[in-house]
Amino acid sequence: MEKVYNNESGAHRREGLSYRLLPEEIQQYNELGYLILNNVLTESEMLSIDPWFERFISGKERHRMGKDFCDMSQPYDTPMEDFQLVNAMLPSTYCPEFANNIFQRITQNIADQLYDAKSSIDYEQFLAKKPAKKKAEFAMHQDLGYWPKTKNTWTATFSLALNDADVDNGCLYLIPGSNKEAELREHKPKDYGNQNPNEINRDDSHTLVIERKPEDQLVYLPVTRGSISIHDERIVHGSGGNNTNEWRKTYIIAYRDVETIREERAMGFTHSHNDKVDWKEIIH
Ligand SMILES: O=C(O)CCC(=O)C(=O)O
Repeated sequence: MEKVYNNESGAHRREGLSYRLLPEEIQQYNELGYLILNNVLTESEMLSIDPWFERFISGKERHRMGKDFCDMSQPYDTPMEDFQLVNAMLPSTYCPEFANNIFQRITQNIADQLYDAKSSIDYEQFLAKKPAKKKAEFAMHQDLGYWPKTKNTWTATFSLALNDADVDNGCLYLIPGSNKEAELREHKPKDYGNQNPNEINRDDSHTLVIERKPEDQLVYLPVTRGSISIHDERIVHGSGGNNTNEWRKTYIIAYRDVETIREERAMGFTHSHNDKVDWKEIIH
């Protein structure tokens, strides 16, 4: 059975740059691997994020981004006008003026409540599903399946809704508790159906996919503009296509232990799709 989740959090939890988590929320995150926090950013704070998002998603920065401007539901060689699930990696790296923005500052405070460790932003990403793109699906995966092996794996990934997201426009879905599975599931490069299965590789498309198991029970996470979802590195998740006439827009930031980030960088891994790494060699 598929369900929809929501909770009682709200703007009353904000004080300056802090958003107070309740002990039961921290417990839910630890046990089930995810959490929703409502109304984390005010409308005026959201208005300070919007123009940056539009600048990247419209492709204005694409000439210097290489594979960091791509479609996460299609191969890299897809022409921009045919994009469905538009992905712009590392916006603050390309535009350092965007760094230290309000979403970054508040999520650091929340990450510090979730993990008793020194953490920092590992990467950021803007994602947008174009209207009426039924195939703008983010294939089901565990984030760790995309990343190199490190001593410590913990990650808190925050997704800020820039507009209301629901089942119809392709909000996030996940399998609560799948973060506790003993083994990471097998991840394979996405098969677009027109390639030799032995030749599918990460130079053609960044996207990885895991098989859905019959017992998997998806929970959908609808969120309103200014609200966020948080998920950990092992939870099985993805998102569906956009069946509406509106965009779905998301700003993602992932926090990891500063030592883990140092380890990744020493391998040449920055979460840029342009990283010159041997994907088969370093990835889980
Ligand atoms: O928001 C989405 O559609 C998917 C995002 C995702 O998979 C992630 O942040 O790991």
